[in-house]
Amino acid sequence: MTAQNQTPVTAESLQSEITRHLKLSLGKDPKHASLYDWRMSLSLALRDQVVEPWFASTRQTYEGKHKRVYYLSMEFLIGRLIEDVTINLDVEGVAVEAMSALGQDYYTVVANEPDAALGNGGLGRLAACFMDSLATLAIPAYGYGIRYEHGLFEQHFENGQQTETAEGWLAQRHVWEFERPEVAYNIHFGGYVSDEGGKAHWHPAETVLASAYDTPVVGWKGKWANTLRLWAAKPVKLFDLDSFNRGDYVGANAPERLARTISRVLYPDDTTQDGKELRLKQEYFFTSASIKDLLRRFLSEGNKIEDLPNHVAIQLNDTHPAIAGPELVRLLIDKHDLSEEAAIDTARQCLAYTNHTLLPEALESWPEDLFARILPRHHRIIQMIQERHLQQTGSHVRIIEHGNVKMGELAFVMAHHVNGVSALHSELVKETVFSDLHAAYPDRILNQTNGITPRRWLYSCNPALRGLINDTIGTAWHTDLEQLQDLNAHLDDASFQQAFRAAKATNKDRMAKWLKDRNGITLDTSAMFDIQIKRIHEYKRQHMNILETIALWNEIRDNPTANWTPRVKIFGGKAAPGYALAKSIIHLINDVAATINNDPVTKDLLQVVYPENYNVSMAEILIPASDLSEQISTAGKEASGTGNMKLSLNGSPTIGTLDGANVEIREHVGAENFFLFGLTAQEADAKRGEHGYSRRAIESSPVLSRVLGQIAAGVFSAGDRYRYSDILHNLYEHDYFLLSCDFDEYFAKQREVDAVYQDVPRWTRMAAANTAGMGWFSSDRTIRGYAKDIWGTASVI
Ligand code: GL2
Repeated sequence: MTAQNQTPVTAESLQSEITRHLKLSLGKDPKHASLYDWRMSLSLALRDQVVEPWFASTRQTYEGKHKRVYYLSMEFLIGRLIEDVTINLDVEGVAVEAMSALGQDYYTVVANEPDAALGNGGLGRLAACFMDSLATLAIPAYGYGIRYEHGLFEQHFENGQQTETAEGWLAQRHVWEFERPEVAYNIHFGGYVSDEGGKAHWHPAETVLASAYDTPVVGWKGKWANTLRLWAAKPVKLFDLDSFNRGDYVGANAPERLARTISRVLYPDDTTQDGKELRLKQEYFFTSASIKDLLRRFLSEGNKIEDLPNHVAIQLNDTHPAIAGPELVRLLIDKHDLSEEAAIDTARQCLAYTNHTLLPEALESWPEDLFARILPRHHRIIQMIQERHLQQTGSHVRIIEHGNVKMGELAFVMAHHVNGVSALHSELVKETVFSDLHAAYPDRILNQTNGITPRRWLYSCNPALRGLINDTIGTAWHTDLEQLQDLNAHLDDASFQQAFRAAKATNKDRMAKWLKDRNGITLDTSAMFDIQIKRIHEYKRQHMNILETIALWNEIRDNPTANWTPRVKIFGGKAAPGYALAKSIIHLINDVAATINNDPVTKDLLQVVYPENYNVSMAEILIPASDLSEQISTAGKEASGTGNMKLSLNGSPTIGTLDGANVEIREHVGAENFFLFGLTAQEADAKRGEHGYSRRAIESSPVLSRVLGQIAAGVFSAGDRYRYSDILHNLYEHDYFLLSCDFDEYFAKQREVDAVYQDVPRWTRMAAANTAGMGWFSSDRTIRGYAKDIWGTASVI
């Protein structure tokens, strides 16, 4: 059987498979089955449907000797999978019917699935969208990452402050994966290197086992399926019996402890030095296992090692897997006897690197002594790579400098292409962090603007809008999102406009119900839903949003009977646990919410909500319900953004700066459908050169001065004048992210938003024009770009 001609699933066949799994896999009588049991049985029945296409795709790749893409990423933020599979297999209706015949509500069952939260934010979600597009486009590919026992932490608010608890997605059985005990590699750390007979020998001190777990990733209509292979760390020997017999019961468990620690937690990014050593071990652990695995597959097909670049394209998702370069070189020299030059050359032809940030704290570097201690052989190899790079290019850029091993430089030197993630970002990569390397390798940097999978971020999460689009322009957009531009012909049509508003109203009602059930909060669905959802970070400027909220509150209180546009300000996002200022921002938002939401004067006009523990499945509810998308980062700091794309695609115009992919979104949806404000990246840089710019900007803004004065007076902190002195000090003294300079323009632009929102046909037109204009931002387009410009691969069916 091939993937393309599988027997269609019917409600009856699915129902009987669910019942069979309930009895035989779960051991439950339907009479006593819990929600969990139903979810497991449904998942298993659906998983069965994926297996054939998966086998067929794998067979086809082997038989056709097709080049494979290997996407190496520390994060895969895949979220829930039931809905993903039913949508891609086109069996959602069938699943709803089958569950209903069994007396179960399909959507309740779906909502019972925990999110696989194996990522922090955009970078991890991008990897998940890319896996979806690779499968849809039938490009043979493997995603390689870590099977973290605990994904990103669970966020709670206690008295308005973020607290964190361990996340337990694996506490219940994870039925989507297949354990592969036979696919395991020894991964070594530490020790020393000796030279014997002209060859280097690494004598490691520690070894753990990387053991594979495979999840099939099925594409649209089940025509193709790829593999997400996640590595779990296990001890090489289960138990140290010698230690136990000596009475050292704790020491006896040491091998298990080291191993489990490696794949235990996902590190929140943007953090401090904590756990540096462990993080380096995690990176090497999954990268080494992946490289060994792809080499084994390549050699098992009877290929010659020199042919590697014709069969293998390795994409490094940020610098986290940058050790792939030296690891591949090491294996080619030490195990396959290639010369140094041939090894570097071969490795480089396989490797490409995506840069996702210009923020200095996110560009990884390791203290050289730590690095040399954990990976002594790689340390030498990097020195060798550096020497050749310096000699060949005459460049002065070193990979190891001032006692640090710089992973961005390493990834750059070892990659045949380096890409940024939006047009602006790729230019800034050339002009700033990698300007010298760009001069040495002028053809290396290119751009691939990010994208999002329309299957999850429109088709699945927004059935109301999906239905309207199908009725209006047909269904060709399901595989070719740019067809959405056909909606442009209907933008001024009154009945289309009314239906568009009805779809938005449905989504707002759905979100309001969700929030009521979850937190007991009542939302005014006739108010504008103004949404900012993303990690909490100074550069993203959630604090500018909450200061603007206070300013609006002041204005309403000054003049309560004016013609105000009611708004609900909605925030969602986590702060890295070690990032104190981001945590203060969360506290401030919650404090302001407590004050404003209890003000009888403004309560029908302004509300602030911040549901805790933002994740992918929350985004799937919030995004379709949004009226206004906040993309207000300091220009030059958001590499791309992908939430901006999801919101705009779902008919939510942006208020934003010329940053990251906002620039291209504005071009595609039309400047008249985008609320632009703020300094450009160049102006922002120039501004930072002006002495005392922030204090001057604050003093010349009566609106902002008043807000900051209220915070300083303890208006939102029960009289506590010092609760927010960190934020205030930061803004007055070194407002690097230029909140003070952009604030007035932002506030004025928000009042323009208020006015346009009251002009219902105009607003509807803008919102629908956003949907119509966003087709280019499908991750299918992005993946085609990578395939053509970087990997040299294509669809194989
Ligand atoms: C990020 C960037 O901050 C974000 O702008 C970009 O959209 C994504 C995906 O390219 O990558 N970099 C990063 O480290 N995280 C991101 O979200 N976590």
